[in-house]
Amino acid sequence: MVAEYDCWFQRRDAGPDRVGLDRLYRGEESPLLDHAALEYRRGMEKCFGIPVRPPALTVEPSAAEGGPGLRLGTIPYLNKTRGLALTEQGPEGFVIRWEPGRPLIAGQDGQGTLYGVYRFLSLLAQGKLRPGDELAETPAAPLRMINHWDNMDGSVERGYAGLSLFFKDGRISYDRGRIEDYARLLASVGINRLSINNVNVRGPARELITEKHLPDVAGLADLFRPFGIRLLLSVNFSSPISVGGLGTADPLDRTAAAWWEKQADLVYRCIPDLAGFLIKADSEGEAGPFRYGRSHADGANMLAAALKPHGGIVVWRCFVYNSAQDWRDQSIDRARAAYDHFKPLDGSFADNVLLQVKHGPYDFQVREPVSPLFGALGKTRHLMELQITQEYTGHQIDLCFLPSMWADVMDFDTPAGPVKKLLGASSLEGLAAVGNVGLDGNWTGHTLAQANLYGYGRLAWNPGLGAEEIAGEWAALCFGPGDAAETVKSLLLKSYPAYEKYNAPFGLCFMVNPGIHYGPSPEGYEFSRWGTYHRADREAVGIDRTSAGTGYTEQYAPAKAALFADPSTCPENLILFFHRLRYDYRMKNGQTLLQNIYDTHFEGCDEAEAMLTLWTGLKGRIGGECYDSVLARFERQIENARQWRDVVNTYFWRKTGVGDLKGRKIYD
Ligand code: GCW
Repeated sequence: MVAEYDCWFQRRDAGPDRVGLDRLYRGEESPLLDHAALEYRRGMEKCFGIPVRPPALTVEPSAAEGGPGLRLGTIPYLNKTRGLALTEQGPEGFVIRWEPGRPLIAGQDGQGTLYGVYRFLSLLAQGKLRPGDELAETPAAPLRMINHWDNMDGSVERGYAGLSLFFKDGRISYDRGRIEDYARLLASVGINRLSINNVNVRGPARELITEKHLPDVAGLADLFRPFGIRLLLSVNFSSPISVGGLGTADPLDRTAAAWWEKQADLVYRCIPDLAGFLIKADSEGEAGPFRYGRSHADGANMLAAALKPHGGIVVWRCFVYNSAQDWRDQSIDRARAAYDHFKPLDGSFADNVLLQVKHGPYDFQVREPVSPLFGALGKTRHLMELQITQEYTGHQIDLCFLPSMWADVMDFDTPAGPVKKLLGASSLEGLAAVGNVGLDGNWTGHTLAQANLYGYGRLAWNPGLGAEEIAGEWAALCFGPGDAAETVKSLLLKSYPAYEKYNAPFGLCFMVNPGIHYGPSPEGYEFSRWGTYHRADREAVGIDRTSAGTGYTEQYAPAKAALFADPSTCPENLILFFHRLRYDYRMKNGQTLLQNIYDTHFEGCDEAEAMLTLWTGLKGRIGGECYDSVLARFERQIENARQWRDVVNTYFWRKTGVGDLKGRKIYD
């Protein structure tokens, strides 16, 4: 019986043999170790019904303490005091060694010990850990962040799971227990940074860095700290004017810089371990250095100077493009924007600035190429931004398991190697992702969308994990043991391909309803200012982004540029992102482009219907609450999939006057 609120900490009917697990010995005293011990005890009781006796404050052997029990401590401490010769790990890493009756969880540091505890519990719950086992892990990259787009009125921009966990009526307001449960979910998959407010910093949110709200932010930081999670605040570039009452926010103006310094001093007096500021500047109407004729390096470095004495970082987003474009003007290509703006600045940012680059050149579409900035920012610390909240991928109404998409991103080859190898081993220092939770009882609206939060954390920890592995873990934790978990795993794995098929075809993007971004509207963005056009006419569709067109392909290293520039080598799932093709263009399967568009839309919809059938097979086996809530989502998904299928197919039928070879119903 699945308890939706508990996510991947479900109560199991049968637990492990409790010998060695129900008694805890621990090493040195530190807040994180205290917490690791607490989390171990809580997890054993909650998931396996095994009460654990409070820890003895030592792991030194003695007559009383030499018996069965789990040892918890840091590697350096245990090696020194017990001569254990445990292999040192990287920061936040851990070793698990299970000598029968005497399991050991040893972190490289306190945080690593906490992560080791969660991993121990998770593996135990999946039935993957037994006496005799030994393993060691270190996270690939140091920064593993979630960005909330929460507003202070309690709404969540692009949120599909209820109101904000943090804000209400213009102030910080939360349920303590809920925050602790959220912190546990995040820490258990390795998340260590959290920005709490929307990058569009409007109204009262600008005052989060003032006396008015800082004590409340500090209270929230106190709740996340034991879980090893440090907060960031999103700030607005023009705050020196709107909050400080100055006449300018020019980054090269001393009064503006001094205002930020004063504000940073204040912020760090209240929250000494705040991780830093996150900022969206010169983007979609937000102010930025361009307003003063300055560069993004000028802007970021000014903030960086203010945070530097406090050890804080500036996370500076690269989502900078012309959002007031004239659709008539074919000389601008939004896809080029991030690279055009930021590549020339590589090497000119302060050492506590990290650029945050969206994974694709557009905006979290169901299929985009990986941004050419990855592998090209050799001299600038940076992060890759993903989106867990399903803005363009079905609003947590449609099932869409995003690790399938992200695994493709991780495998993408940059000139410096695949993204997954760059993470943590280059100036790409981690991942950030827009969160997908809210106050809904099941956290994510669609219960199965919890898998996206889980999967993001796992991937940020180990970018080499495949979608299948992640889906299997999550399904086992939430629906296992037994074959219900297998069904859920297969549903997750079917979901992204199905969604992609009934959405915009072959990398075309933005056929979505404007504003809301759910449901089809093939020309919704065609004549707007947002720069996302496909320019379909009666003969062809797509944008030529080769050197003969907008030149976007040239932003990639030569081999990749050549691959994308030639329709015969360009991956077909992106072919309309890079090329303008006639509808009678022959795809690799020998059929025309148009026929492929029809086929994928019929197939995607059929696959969505098949997912519902699979789900109904679980009736009576997983608990009514979860069954019903997910069933209701699948029913809505099918409506959406049908709408996508019919609108997109009719759109192209009307453009071309060429019907479906297989004679299926396409509406006039
Ligand atoms: O995709 C767009 C979203 C906006 C968002 C923006 C961004 C926070 O539609 O809602 O604003 O991206 O990433 O800044």
